[in-house]
Amino acid sequence: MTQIVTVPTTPFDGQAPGTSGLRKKVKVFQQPGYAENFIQSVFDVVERAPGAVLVIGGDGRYHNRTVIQQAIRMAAANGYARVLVGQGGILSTPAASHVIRKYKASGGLILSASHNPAGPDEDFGIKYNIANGGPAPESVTGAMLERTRVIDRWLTVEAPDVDLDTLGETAVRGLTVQVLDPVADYADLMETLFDFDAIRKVVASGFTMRMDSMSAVTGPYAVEILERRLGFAPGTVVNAVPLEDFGGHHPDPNLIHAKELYDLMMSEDAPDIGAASDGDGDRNLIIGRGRFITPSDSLAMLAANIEIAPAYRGRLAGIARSMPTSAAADRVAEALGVPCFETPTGWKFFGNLLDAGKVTICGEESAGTGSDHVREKDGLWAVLLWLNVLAVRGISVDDLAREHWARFGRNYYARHDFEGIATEGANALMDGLKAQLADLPGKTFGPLTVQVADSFSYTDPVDGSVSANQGIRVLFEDGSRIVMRLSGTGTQGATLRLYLERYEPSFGDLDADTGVMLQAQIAAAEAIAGIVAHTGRTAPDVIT
Ligand code: VG1
Ligand code: CO
Repeated sequence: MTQIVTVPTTPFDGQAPGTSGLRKKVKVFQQPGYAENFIQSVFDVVERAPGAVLVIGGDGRYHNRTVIQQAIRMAAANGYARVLVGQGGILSTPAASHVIRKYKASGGLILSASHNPAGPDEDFGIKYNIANGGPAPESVTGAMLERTRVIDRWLTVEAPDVDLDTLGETAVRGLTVQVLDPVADYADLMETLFDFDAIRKVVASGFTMRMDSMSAVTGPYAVEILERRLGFAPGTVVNAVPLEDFGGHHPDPNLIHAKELYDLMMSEDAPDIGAASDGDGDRNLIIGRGRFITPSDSLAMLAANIEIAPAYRGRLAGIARSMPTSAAADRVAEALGVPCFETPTGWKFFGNLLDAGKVTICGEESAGTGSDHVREKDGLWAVLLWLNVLAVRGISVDDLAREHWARFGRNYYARHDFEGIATEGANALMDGLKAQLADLPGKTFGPLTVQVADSFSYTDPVDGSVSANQGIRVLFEDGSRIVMRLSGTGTQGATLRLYLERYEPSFGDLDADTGVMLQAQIAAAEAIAGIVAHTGRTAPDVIT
């Protein structure tokens, strides 16, 4: 009989899962009972049959191994039959999603704070994914939060730590823990989706790339797939070893944090394509020789070409994008005669659409793109789809972008982040916006006249659930828009995100500077929201 140890506890404040799980400073997670309370709250509310299988893995950041050992003992006490854990405690977020689906697990714990920095003084996170492999929907995260508020005990067993570095099975008080190769299943899946032969051929004839794994989780995946299976030269993948502090990098694949890659791609020595991924491997950055591709454009360009890849031939059912993502994908959907869905920020909102077969590809402006192959966004998947398209079409990234804009027009797009601002100021700014919504239509700001202003609310077309308050939208008569919302992934103060977009038709100026093209929208945002007054910042911390 398993000896279950019941540990009395009291609730911690603020264990609400945000956009993508519970994220806090490592120091917060190190408090006795903090992680245990949250994990027990998950186990108490999620659906699972007796003898269920649980997947556990993370992005390898500091504190990963500690929480994995805690979670294994708690899984044993909570009636799970089997835990699948990635070797070394590693599973990229998309790989975890695949493992959950492939081995019919009841769900999984993904330990990551994604693009947030790692280390003893930085961030940690825990996210629960359900049996479809996707992030728990709001009904489930809501139940978890309720549970964290009343929890009075957690269950564990007395058992030594499991050796996470050796493949194979160990028994932990009636639970079987299987340490599996974190890369193999995922790499095999990728081979079933894309035309690896076509990619190998262009690589053999001199096509080059640089992949920056930013010392985070994708290194082993990228080396296996790009260098071993596709034949790119050794060293194509840089920062390829996952480090507990990500080597001090801020693994957010954008022009600020992947600057070295950007500089290389803008130089004489640029390879044919440059790519990067984030802490947990679900985001991607694509830069061609001399050409940066915004994530919103990447979604649209991939959607327009996805049927080139073998697994997607003749089966683009629809496209989904998060609300702040540019409408470039909408134009592709319209041209191809498929529906386009607009969801709130966060991958959990794509799950129902994917499960119902309503969409095949989805994406977010924050550098996440993915498809129905898993239920997470998938950084390397997007890179491989780009490679597949370029290889088959024999075209450069820059030429593909120009061709796309010449057909669909171009959505100039930028996101301005004001990070770590005071929570009161951020809330006052959002409240001020809400109070103005009714009066804004008809008002002019420079050359712009407001047509519609609202707070975005989403009704899930599959289960009818409603998610209100998902960001403020101000749409102007010329078709341009600004969006503002507060981040749900930060761990310090508040972060204001301002999204700016302006459409230029195919006969317009397709090769202009984005900052210049968005000047009127930037000025209107300041006039409407009073960003300087509310945040004390005269300029954004990050522009992507
Ligand atoms: C951010 C992005 C959002 C993304 C989320 C999780 O959320 O804007 O698009 O889904 O991070 O991505 P927020 O609430 O901070 O804007 V990841 O790569 O952290 O799993
Ligand atoms: Co991520």
